[in-house]
Amino acid sequence: MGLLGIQELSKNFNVLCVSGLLFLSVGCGILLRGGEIQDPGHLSPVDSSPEGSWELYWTSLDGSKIQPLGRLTGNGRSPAWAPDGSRLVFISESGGEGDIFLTSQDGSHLTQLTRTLGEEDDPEWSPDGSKIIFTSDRTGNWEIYTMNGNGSDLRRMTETHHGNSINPAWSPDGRWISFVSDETGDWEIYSMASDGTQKRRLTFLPGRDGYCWNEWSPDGRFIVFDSDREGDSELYVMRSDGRNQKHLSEVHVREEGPAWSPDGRKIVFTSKRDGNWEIYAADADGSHQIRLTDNAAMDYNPFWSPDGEKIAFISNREKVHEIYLMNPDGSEQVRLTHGISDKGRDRYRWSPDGSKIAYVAFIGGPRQSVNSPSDE
Ligand SMILES: [Ca+2]
Ligand SMILES: [Ca+2]
Ligand SMILES: [Ca+2]
Repeated sequence: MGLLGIQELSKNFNVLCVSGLLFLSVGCGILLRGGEIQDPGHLSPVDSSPEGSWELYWTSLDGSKIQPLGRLTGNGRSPAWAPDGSRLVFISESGGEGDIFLTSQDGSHLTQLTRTLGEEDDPEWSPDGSKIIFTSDRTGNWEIYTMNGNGSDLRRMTETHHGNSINPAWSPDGRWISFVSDETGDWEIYSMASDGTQKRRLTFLPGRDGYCWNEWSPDGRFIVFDSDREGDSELYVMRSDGRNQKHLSEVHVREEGPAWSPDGRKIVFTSKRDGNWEIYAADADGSHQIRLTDNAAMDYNPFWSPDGEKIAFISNREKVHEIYLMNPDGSEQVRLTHGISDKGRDRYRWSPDGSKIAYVAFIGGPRQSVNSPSDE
């Protein structure tokens, strides 16, 4: 899972200005255009406003404890828990361009792991907790790198001669890394061994494949990804070696944000098939599709809890974009965060033990006003 960095985006995509805050459309769903909400997806704040900044927190599932993380850094985003839950890495733009920071889960021991003029983005821990994979444009184009959890042993994993390589994702056993590159002139999904060898192309059809999502199933056998090979950006599932690429549903409408259930049997995702963004679940083969939300507001970015008991998602049903929890059958939809942000759209993450959710909130200064999604 990942998103392009801000610098690259500003070259390639529209920069949007809404209510005094700049936003970028990433092509993975455009949230705001001309002040109106368009689609869920990834957004990143561009403007490090003196009136406020983006800060990281985690909350307990009942909302009773909220822990600030990395408060000194400013404009944080993209939190990623270490597999043992003791630490997180995240991106901060305190130095101008994004760098990777490490913090203990209690907010102590804040450490800056990268210090480059380029942008770093999309950090993810290896399943054994020994490595961090990330993207950086420090060489002028986006490439994939790994380093140890303390920032040592930096290794460049891709050599993209034309274009960029982004969206790295570990296989659950840590032996493989999938990523996305436009080296051929079209966005395709690739895999490589965790040491960077054995690179292999997995998709071949015209259209952007995996540009927003390439998510390994918990058993490592499948990857769910987005593609606009049939027009709209929709979701597909393939074997992790690229075989058996299959459209997740028969419905040809925009679909986004896939996430696996921890047992690997189901995929939860966002679709506009019923007229507005709702959350659906399906078996991994696309069967038994059910709608989990039914609300005129935007409901999107679902993530299953590690124990399978809850699904978190974002909704602006109470005007602001906040994190909600529901049961896997859609019952008991309860708001978790309150006033964290009018755009809780940046990545949020379950802690590995499922007891916390790390998220990004805009603190201080005037908040972005968000229009009603009713005309969305
Ligand atoms: Ca940097
Ligand atoms: Ca393609
Ligand atoms: Ca909805």
